[in-house]
Amino acid sequence: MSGSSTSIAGARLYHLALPMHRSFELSGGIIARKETLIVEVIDREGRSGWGEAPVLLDPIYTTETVAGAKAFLLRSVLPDLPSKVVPLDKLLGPNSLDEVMVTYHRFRGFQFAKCAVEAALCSLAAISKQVSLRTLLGGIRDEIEVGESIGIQPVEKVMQSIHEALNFGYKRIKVKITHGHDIDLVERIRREWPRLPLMVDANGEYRLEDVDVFHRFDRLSLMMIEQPLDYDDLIDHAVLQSQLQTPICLDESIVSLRHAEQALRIGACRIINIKPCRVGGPIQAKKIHDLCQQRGVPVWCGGMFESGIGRAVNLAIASLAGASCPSDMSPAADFYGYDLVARPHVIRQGKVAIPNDPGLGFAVDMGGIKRCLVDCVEFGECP
Ligand code: OSB
Ligand code: MG
Repeated sequence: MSGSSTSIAGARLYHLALPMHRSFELSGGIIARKETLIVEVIDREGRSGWGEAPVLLDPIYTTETVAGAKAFLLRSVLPDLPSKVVPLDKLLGPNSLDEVMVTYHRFRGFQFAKCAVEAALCSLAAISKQVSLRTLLGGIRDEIEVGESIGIQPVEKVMQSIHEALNFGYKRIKVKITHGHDIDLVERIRREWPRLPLMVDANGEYRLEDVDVFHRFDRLSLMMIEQPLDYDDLIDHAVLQSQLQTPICLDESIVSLRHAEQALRIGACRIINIKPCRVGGPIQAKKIHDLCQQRGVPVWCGGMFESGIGRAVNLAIASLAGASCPSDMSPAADFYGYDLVARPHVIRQGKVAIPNDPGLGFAVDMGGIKRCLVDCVEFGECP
C-alpha cells in the first residue's frame, strides 16, 4: 500500500443505557428510553478512534434496532476488524479508508452499525494524522447554524417550546407532524411567527391520498417538508414533489449514495437531510453531499439524538460547503444525563463552533461510559 497507514490492534463495543430525562414523540412512536452502541478501534500505537450507532430500541425510524445492530457488529464486523490496515491519507478511491469499509458495506442494511465503525476509523485516521475530523472530511466551515426539532406534544406545549427555542437563538424550527397534528398546528405557528424559518417532519406518516394536506402546507411558506411519505418510498415522493412548490426533503428514504442519486434523478426531493448514521457513515455522507453539491441540491445534517460522540461526527458533516441549511444539533444533555464527551458542543446565538482538535474533536468521557455501561465486548488486543 502506498502512503501512510496504521494497523488496528483491537476494538471494543460498548452497549450503553443513557438516562433520559425528557421523552420525544414522532409519528412512529415515543422515544422514552435510550440505549446506544459505541465502537472504539485501537491501533498498534495505542490510539483510539470512536464512533456511535445511535440506534433506537424499536424499529420506528428505520428497521434497525439496538439488539439487531449489536448482533450484526458482534458477529459480522468486529471479529475481523483487528486485522485491518487503515490508510490515513485517502478517504476515497483505491487503497482508501472507504475501501477498508467495502467488505462491511457489502452486507445489507445495518447502516447505523456500519456508521459506528466507519466513524471510528475516520476519527482514528484523523487522530493519527493529527488533523480534525472536519479537515479529514474536507469541511470548510468554522461554525454552523443550528435548528431545533420539536416533538409531537399538545399545541400549547409546542408553542411554548418554540418560544424557548427562539429565545435561545435557534435559527430554524422543525415541528414533527402527524394526522390531526398538522395544518391547524402550523397555521397557528404562522399566525404567531409569520416569518419564522419553519419546516415540518412527518417521518413517513402520510400517503399520496393525503395530497390536500400538502397543498395547504404549500401556502404556509415552509422551508421544506421532511419525509412526508413512507420510509421506503421514492416514486410517490416524486409524484408529490411535482405537485408542490415547497421543497420535499428526504430523510428516511435516503440510505445510500445510490438512493440519493435515484431520488434526484426522478425528482423525489429538492433537499436532502444527511445523517451519517442513516447512510452507513461519514464517508458515505460525504459522497452524498458531494453529489448534491454537483447538482446544486442543498443538504443539511440531521440527527438521531446522538450522544456527544455521534454529534461530533455530525458536526464535521455539517461543516461541508454544501450543508447550507441549519442542522439539528441540540446538545445531548437536553435529553440525557450524560453527553459521553468531556466538553460538549455549545450553542451560542444559534451557532456551534466546529472543533479543530485532532481526531473526533471531543475527549471521550470514560467516567460517563462506565456509569452508562450495559456491557462491553473486546476483540483483538485492547490495552
Ligand atoms: O426524523 O429527524 C428525524 C429524532 C429521532 C428520530 C428521527 C428524527 C429525529 C429528530 C431529531 O428530528 C433531531 C436531533 O437529533 O436533534
Ligand atoms: Mg426526519
